[in-house]
Amino acid sequence: MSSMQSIIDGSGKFPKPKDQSFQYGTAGFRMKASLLDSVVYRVALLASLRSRKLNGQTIGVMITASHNPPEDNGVKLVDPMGEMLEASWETYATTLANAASDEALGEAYETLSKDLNIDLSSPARAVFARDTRASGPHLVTALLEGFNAAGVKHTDYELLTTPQLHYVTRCVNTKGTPFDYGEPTEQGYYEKTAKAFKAALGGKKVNGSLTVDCANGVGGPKLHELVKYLAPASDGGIDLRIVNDDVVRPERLNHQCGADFVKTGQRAPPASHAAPLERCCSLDGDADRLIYYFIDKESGFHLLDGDRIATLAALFVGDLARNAGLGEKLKVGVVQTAYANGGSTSYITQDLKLPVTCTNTGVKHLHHAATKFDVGVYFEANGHGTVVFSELALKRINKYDPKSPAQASALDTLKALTQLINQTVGDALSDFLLVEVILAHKAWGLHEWDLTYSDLPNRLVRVEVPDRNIFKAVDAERKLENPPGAQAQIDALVGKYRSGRSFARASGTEDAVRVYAEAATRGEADELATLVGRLVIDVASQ
Ligand code: 16G
Ligand code: MG
Repeated sequence: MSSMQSIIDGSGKFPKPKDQSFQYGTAGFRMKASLLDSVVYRVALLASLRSRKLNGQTIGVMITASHNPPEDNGVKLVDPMGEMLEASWETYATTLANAASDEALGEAYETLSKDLNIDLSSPARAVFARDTRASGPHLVTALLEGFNAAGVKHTDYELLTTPQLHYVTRCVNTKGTPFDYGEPTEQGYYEKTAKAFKAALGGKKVNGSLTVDCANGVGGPKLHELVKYLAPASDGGIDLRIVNDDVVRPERLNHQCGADFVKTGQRAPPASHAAPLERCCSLDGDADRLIYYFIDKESGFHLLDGDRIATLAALFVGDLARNAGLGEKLKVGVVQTAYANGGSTSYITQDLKLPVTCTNTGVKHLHHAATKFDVGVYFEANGHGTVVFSELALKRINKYDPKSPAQASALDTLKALTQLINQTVGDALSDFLLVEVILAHKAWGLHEWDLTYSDLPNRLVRVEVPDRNIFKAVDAERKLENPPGAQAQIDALVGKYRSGRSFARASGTEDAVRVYAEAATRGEADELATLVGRLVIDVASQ
């Protein structure tokens, strides 16, 4: 049992920095770690409310700042089924984080519990973990203080990747139910993943080695663990070359490595020493993003980003469903954002003949849209994504009686994929195993994968304006509703370029407007991006 006084007293140990305002954004709270003590304490209180509101189900708390620099940190909540915190609760998080004093926090906590009809004497539970950042252990002390003050039963999973914490959260809440997701332990995660990988390969051989850049983050030690459960290449497993797995020197985290470095810089991490044609991939700092790439002696660097992973997964799952005899019964669809390359969108709609939904940026939007399909494949171009199978789809897959050996084999692979793929959130470890399974089945290298379609040349620019909030995007962020007239001017520019497409939206994570442009040639894409960028500056200063 907690009392309001204990909430206030606990808060006194982690006072809110004056003049600092906080916002629970698309990725939770994220900033310089030194500013986060009070936020983390208050997130523990939010977890107490969320768990109690959901009848004592277990809430996940992850302390990480993903691909941000080492001195940053962050914290986010995970809902019971392993999804992101329900959007309507983001404002409650923001309210608690911004309460000006310890007493104001006590009042805000009490008011929220009354408004939301929450019985503060009912049980509350949470699980939590952190990435390898140096500030993690200290922030955990603030979290524990909050849990204790609010009477939350908690389990410390210590170091985990973000997707592992999502996995554990779902496992804890489904244990002993018909939707049992697995053992709620780190070991359970490795066992499930490794077993499913073997089954999904179905005797097919992974060709050559894969170099995995772990961004010097938590993915490194966790991948080394996973490897212990995977068979070696000589025994039908996989030959991994793990690089950038230094978590001893925290300043190396995300430095000149990781998925974000590769995607934005369009080059391999120097420390990977990737040889020509070698199969390479990069995780980000908390292992929820994945990017593939290779270097060709003649044509240089080739990036296989989230769009490529989505198309590869959609192609394979679509084929398996058809080959298993379930083509009519499993509606496969793909979810993208406006940043998806137009080349990928035409490939999915025209060649794969699958439907595409476009949503706002941010994992929660894509994930939600993906659950509308029987099998929803979603990836952001930055490499975050997964494949979600609906309950109905799982039932159909698991109950179907195959009519031929060919159907049985496709069905077995499909079943294994439902186990291999992390259903809760994008997971770089299970995503790369998925890619390797598909390449093995198709006997493809990265070159063959790269040839499936051509990307339109594109350019992303960041524009600073006095007030980014005047830019209101609609239609999945593809059009500007405000400032008035801006969209018509963008349309006029786009109309002058072959295969031109461009949009501007206010960033959700930085104080800037992002402009994306693509067109038939590199020169045209660059020119269009520059012109739309200038236009944004013009209309912002009017
Ligand atoms: C956050 C989102 C990511 C999105 C990015 C866009 C999550 C977990 N993360 O990192 O999905 O791509 O924001 O940033 O949702 P932007 O609004 O600055 O362009
Ligand atoms: Mg991440």
